Amino acid sequence: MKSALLLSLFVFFSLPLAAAELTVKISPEAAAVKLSHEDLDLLPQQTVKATEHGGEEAAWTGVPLYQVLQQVGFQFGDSMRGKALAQYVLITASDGYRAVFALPELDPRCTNDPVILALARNNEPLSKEQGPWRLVLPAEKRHFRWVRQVVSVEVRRAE
Ligand SMILES: Nc1nc2c(c(=O)[nH]1)N[C@H]1C(S)=C(S)[C@@H](COP(=O)(O)O)O[C@H]1N2
Ligand SMILES: [Mo]
Repeated sequence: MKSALLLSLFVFFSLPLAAAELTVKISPEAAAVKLSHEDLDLLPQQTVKATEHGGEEAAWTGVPLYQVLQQVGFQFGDSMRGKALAQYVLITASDGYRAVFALPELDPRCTNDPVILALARNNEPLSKEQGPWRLVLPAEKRHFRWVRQVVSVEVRRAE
C-alpha cells in the first residue's frame, strides 16, 4: 500500500520532466519520426541575431529547419518543379497554432533568409512559454511565423 503511494507520487512528479519530442513527417505516407533534445543537439547549429516581437534583439541558436527535414530523410533536390514544388511544410505548436512554409523558403540554395528551429536564446534554453523549440525568422518583418512550442513538422502535398 505504502509502496503504491510512493510509486504514484513518483510517477506524478516525474510527469513534467517527460522528455519533449519533435514529430517529423517527410510525406503523408511516411511514418512519423520522433526527435529528442539529444537528436536535435547533434544536428548542425546556427546562431542568428534577430529582434523578437517585444523589440529586443537576441542571439538565437538552433537547427535550420531544412536540416531537421534532411535528417529524417527528406531530399530537397537540386531543382524543384512540378509536383515536388506543390509540397508544403506544416508547423504545429502545442497550443494548436499552425503555420505553413513553401519548400523554397527553407532551402538555402534558394534563399539566404534562414528559418531556424531555435533551441536557445542568448545561450540559455528557451523559456517554458517559448520552448523547448521555437521558429526564428530574422528576415521576416512580422512575427506570426515565429511559432512557439513547436511540436511537429510535417511535409504535405497541395491537392
Ligand atoms: N504557439 C504559438 N506561437 C505563436 C503564436 C501563438 O499564438 N501560438 N503567435 C504568433 C504571433 S502572431 C506573434 S506576433 C509572436 C509573438 O511572439 P512572442 O510571444 O514571443 O512575443 O508569436 C507567434 N507564435
Ligand atoms: Mo502577431
